[in-house]
Amino acid sequence: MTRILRIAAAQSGPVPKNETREETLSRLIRMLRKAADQKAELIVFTECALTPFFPHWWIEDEAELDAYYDSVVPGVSTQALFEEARKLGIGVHLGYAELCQNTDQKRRFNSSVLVNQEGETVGRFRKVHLPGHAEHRPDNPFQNLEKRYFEVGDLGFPTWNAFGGVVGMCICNDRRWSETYRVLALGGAELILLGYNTPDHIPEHPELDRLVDFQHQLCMQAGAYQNGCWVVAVGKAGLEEGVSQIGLTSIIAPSGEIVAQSKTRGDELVIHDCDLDATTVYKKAMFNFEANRSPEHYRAITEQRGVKTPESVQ
Ligand code: CDV
Repeated sequence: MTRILRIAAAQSGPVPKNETREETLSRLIRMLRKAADQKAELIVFTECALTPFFPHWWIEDEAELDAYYDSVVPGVSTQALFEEARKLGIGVHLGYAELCQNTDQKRRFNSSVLVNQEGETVGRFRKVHLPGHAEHRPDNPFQNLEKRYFEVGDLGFPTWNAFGGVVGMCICNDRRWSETYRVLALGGAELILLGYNTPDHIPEHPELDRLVDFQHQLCMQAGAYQNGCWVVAVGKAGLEEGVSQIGLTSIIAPSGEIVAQSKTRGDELVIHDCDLDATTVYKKAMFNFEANRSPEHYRAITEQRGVKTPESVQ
């Protein structure tokens, strides 16, 4: 029996500040229905899919900031989406800004949730690698305030048995770190889902502008190949409140090849039949962890670590 999973990567175009929550949710539901029409079994939405990417702005008013967060997902604010998905029998990955509120404490995370085709929550993830800065940089054309608006995720990189395979999640900047993929793959991940908001310009490093698209793909293609995983990466694209974000929503095979990619910078579905058994040749042969990650291998690596002086070279 083959394990083919039809996945719809649902890229979001820009979400303007004055778009209501209902309007944004309707856009997601429109893509959900199209994905179901095309017999997708899982739809993957982006990072903070319910709102504009507010870390691009300096916000001092706490009530204004809180309005960008959700406490319970699936919950009242997203009920229409998850209800429709359950009726259509399609699983959902959704990124959102999470507010955990106790009586005396607020905690904020950049989170994602995975819900199965029966409408049950499979698992949650909180972003670990938060880019940017915590202080206001008024001279920049836009801010990158994830270090101010979110805490480092405290759930690790778990994996779950779901959709006929082993699934893990990460969020945006996590995709640039090799340990993200390796820890997920050590947990058995065959499919890694992620959303991103990636500007095509980092104010502090204009010299990297020409490499933004290339490096976006490079890290995920390497991560997929070196860990024998499918990677489904879904962007928020286009010009959002003056910030231009890349598209390039991508489905990447365990071979490291990009097998499907968005062509626009608006709302767009990218659909592919992902064969979860295509992971086997990589996990069992080239990247067989058991055969190549023994204590002996790691002794050989760690004992020889460090910068050598000329005398120490034999
Ligand atoms: N949302 C992100 O994590 N964005 C970063 C940008 C700021 C570099 C990214 O890694 O794409």
